[in-house]
Amino acid sequence: GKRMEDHLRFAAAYWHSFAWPGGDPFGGQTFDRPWFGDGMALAKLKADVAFEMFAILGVPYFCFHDADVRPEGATFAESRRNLEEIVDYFGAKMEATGTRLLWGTANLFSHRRFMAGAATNPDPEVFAWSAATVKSCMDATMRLGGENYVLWGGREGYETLLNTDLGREAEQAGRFLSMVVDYKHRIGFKGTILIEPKPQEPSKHQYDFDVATVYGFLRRFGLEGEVKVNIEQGHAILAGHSFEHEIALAASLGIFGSIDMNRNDYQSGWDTDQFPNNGPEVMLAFYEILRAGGFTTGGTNFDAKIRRQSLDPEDLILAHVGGMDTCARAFKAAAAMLADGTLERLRAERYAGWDRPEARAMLSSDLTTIAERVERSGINPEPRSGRQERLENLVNRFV
Ligand code: 3MF
Ligand code: MG
Ligand code: MG
Repeated sequence: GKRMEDHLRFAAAYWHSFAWPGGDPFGGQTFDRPWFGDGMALAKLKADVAFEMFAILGVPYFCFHDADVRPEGATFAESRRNLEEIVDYFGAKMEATGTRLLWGTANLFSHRRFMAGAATNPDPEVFAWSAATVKSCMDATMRLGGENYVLWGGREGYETLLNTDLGREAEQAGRFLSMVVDYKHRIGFKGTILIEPKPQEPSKHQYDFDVATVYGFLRRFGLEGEVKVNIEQGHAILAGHSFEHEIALAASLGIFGSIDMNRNDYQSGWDTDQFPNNGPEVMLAFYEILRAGGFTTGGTNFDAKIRRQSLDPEDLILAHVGGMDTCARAFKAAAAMLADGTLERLRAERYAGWDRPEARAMLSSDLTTIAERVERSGINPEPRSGRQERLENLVNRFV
């Protein structure tokens, strides 16, 4: 049968492990890595270390942004050529090690040119730069056999409405995404385009706030059949939801794609991207994924970084091992809970009244007819128990 890593489709995120220097808003770099610095030689050293870590961990997949892997050029063309050189270098390593690419993406947020957004920028030259960048990253993803392409908007949002034209910016974002979808078909990319929702940061008001907001956006531009979502635990928490809520909602809307696995504490007001270690929470997330049929092209990407006090690079390995253990246990527990069937049976019983033909007919009826029926039949519904505490205790049996 399938192995645990095939079900979970673990991926390591290049950016947090190899490009992040350990800064926070109050202080800069704490890490000292031999591959930090400019130039192609260091970018290749970084790739050597990265693929060594993927092999040590036995993760089947990795994910990257252009800016994590290639030296920044003086011009767009130079950056693109650098990306192509590094992608060739990756290609050889992927072939040699069997590591695959879960998704590629473009960093349209770190450079200062993106300080007012990428696709939604008031400056058309930034829109152009962003479009060209996404094209080059889609080409790189295709070249490496990537299974998906992710778009996290970065600074697609605003700081003050006083200088912002909301309607215009949404049109720009809609056209941008349509062009991405068109290009995918033009080059014959078979993977799925995924949007990653996130509220609150980097911009105060983010256009891709949560799954519901992204779905509304996709519908507005007729893209709900073309684009799915990559859901991150920390982003769900920042939006005031739970991880499992966002997954279940996306699945019910037919747009569930993949997950960025990490941990944000409920106390936090910003995205901390910690490694997951909250078993019950991870279990409920996998339960929703399994209920929806499991991963198809998506997977479990560790969008997580070690704390900036973790100066020992060995912590990078141990953090991933702990995260994978948490996920494996939680996944087994979720599978056992689904196989047990009690929850699904109780859920079905709760809605059983709707199985009656006259109840179903009501949904294609109208208010007048229903009101007449209510008066004629003299129905007077009694409240029924939702069994919440009993269900929560039942869940604990599997954790
Ligand atoms: C930001 C994120 C991003 C996205 C990445 C892929 C830097 O909070 O989670 O990681 O995952 O840009 O789109
Ligand atoms: Mg993420
Ligand atoms: Mg994050």
